[in-house]
Amino acid sequence: MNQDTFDRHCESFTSDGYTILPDLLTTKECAAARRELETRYPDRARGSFECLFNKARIFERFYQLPDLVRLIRHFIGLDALLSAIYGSVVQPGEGGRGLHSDGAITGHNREASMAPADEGRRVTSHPMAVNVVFCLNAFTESNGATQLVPGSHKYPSLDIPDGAYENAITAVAAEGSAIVFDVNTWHGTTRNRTDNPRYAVLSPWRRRWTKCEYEMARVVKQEVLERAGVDGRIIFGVEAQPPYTESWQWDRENGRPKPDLADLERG
Ligand SMILES: O=C(O)CCC(=O)C(=O)O
Repeated sequence: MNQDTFDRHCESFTSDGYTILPDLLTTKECAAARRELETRYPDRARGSFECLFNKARIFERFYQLPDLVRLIRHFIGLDALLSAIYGSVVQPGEGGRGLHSDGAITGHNREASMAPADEGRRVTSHPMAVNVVFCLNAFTESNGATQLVPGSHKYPSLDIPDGAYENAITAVAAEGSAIVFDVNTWHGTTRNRTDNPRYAVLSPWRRRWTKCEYEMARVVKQEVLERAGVDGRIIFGVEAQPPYTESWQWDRENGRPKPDLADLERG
């Protein structure tokens, strides 16, 4: 991506709270990812859609796309952490259940974590986290595409902004695109009025010093981490783990007790 295009995406993200990056995944990659979701769909209540990077090689691509990672790091830091990767399928007749903003469970939009002195204002000065929706098939006006409310990332209250439903825009996007948005941005799925499922992968990212949805450094399989190389150690937060020993006993780089203190390792 050239600098002008990158700048344009940054401007959209800053002013609207989201942007759409086209052509991140090839037709073949989208088909492979869709097949995985199709196979895993019946077992999703038992976790088959969670931590997809551990389950099929195709999902390792999703955090190794240079244009995407560049944009994420521009907004939430060079040491940004992958917070989760999970599947999302909107079946015919599903979707359209409403709008929400993210980060309400482990993030800065968690109502119970609001301090009295916050006076009901969430953090809107800077993006605290980014979410990514990968479009594994084309997102259209009628097939359950994501809708987003432009500018709602700057809305200070945790409540839904006035006129959100009237102002929401459906993210029409080609297969292989990704919708990248500030987690403050109000969004949701639209109703799938077609006869075919809508396939997506959701991939939220967090600032290094906030809590992710999973303890990724402990969840990620060793072989997956190794394949991600040096960058993987940053993305999965291996070095970001706080010690559970005294600091002189802790190997910060590897996120575990020092090798000669292996008896302190937790299973
Ligand atoms: O699947 C979608 O279109 C929206 C995803 C979503 O609502 C979320 O990640 O919070």
